[in-house]
Amino acid sequence: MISRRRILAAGAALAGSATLPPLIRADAASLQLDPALPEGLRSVATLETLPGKQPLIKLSYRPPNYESPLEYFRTPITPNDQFFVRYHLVDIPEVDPKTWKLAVGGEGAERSTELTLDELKALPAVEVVAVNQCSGNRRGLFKPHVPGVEWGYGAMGCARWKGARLKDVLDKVGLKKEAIEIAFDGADKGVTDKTPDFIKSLPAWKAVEDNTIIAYEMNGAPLPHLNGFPARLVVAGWTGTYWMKHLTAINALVKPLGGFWMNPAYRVPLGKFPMVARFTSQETAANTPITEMVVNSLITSHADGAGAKAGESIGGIAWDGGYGITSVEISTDGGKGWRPAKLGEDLGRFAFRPFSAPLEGSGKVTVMARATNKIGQTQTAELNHNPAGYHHNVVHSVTLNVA
Ligand SMILES: Nc1nc2c(c(=O)[nH]1)N[C@H]1C(S)=C(S)[C@@H](COP(=O)(O)O)O[C@H]1N2
Ligand SMILES: [Mo]
Repeated sequence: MISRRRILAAGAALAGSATLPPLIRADAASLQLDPALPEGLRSVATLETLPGKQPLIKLSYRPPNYESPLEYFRTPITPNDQFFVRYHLVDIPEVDPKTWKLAVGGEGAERSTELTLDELKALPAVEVVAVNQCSGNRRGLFKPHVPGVEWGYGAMGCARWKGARLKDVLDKVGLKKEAIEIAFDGADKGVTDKTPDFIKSLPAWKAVEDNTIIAYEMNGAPLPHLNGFPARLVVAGWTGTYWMKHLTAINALVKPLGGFWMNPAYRVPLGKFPMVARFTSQETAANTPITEMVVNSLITSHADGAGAKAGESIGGIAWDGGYGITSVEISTDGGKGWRPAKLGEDLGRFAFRPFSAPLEGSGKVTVMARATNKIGQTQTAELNHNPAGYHHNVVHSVTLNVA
């Protein structure tokens, strides 16, 4: 069995077809990394400017894995040029929108068809503001450390996605009663046969939900190349692994999808996390595919160690798997007492929800933030450790020098 770490390492070492132009190194002065990140990462992490992007924190170049610095999360919408980039495979072709076709069919479909981009855009257009967060966001903060891309806080972003409902596309081919999963493939590839192609599936019930869409626009513009141009899946509420970029094929399946990226990758131990959304056709006695995001929040108004004045506003963003954030509380006494923060603009239950509160205290003040969602789920005080480093939602804190 080839391990996930070996695949990532092999991908990084192989010189694939040069699809990315050389990088421009940005000013790294503002690079703020959490002291809890592994020393190795902190010493090599740099801010780099990919084509069409503001500076992002580089985790790896091949495949490209770049996260957003904390200060990009001061607004509930993440601009396209500040949005993180995550790939498993090194060969990321430029897709020509004029010749792009989406193949739809599979054993679980009555018919098969092909859609051009214009045909996709001719379907009723819907919009959803939704957080795209990598399952392994904050993996770099795990203690003990686990293998994988050692993300800090920024493997996530929230955008207004516009596209066609996946359900409307599936209606074109008709789903058979036996269809249990819908599988998705993208245009990117590994450069050797040893790297398994990135193919993912969703349970049929999730595929046909209103907020599962094939997006061709992000924040009012075509998708950036590195975020899936010309079309990607948006699975509102679920972690980024299902959000297939450069979508090329959709197949209705009558049997559960196999393959490395379904199992052993992207699995969490059964019973370890509160999970309402179940992917039962993929569950084993030991584990289950990761599904919906856990409730989380991040303080973004101030960097750890920054100076501040008493009374000024401290805040950030909160999000969950789509139940909706109902409260964020702030503590400045190490978690003994909590007071409510004010919630900001509500862009929908799948979006980042801003929060703010006046800063109290003086001298060295540690501020903690804790979000709760509509079904009563909240963040953990201690890390819920798991082998793949998923679902980190430990309460975030920053220590400020308050004058
Ligand atoms: N084609 C393709 N789609 C993909 C991936 C990939 O490697 N290839 N990675 C997935 C993962 S794990 C995540 S977290 C999101 C990241 O989306 P972004 O790069 O637009 O931020 O894309 C998903 N879609
Ligand atoms: Mo991911």
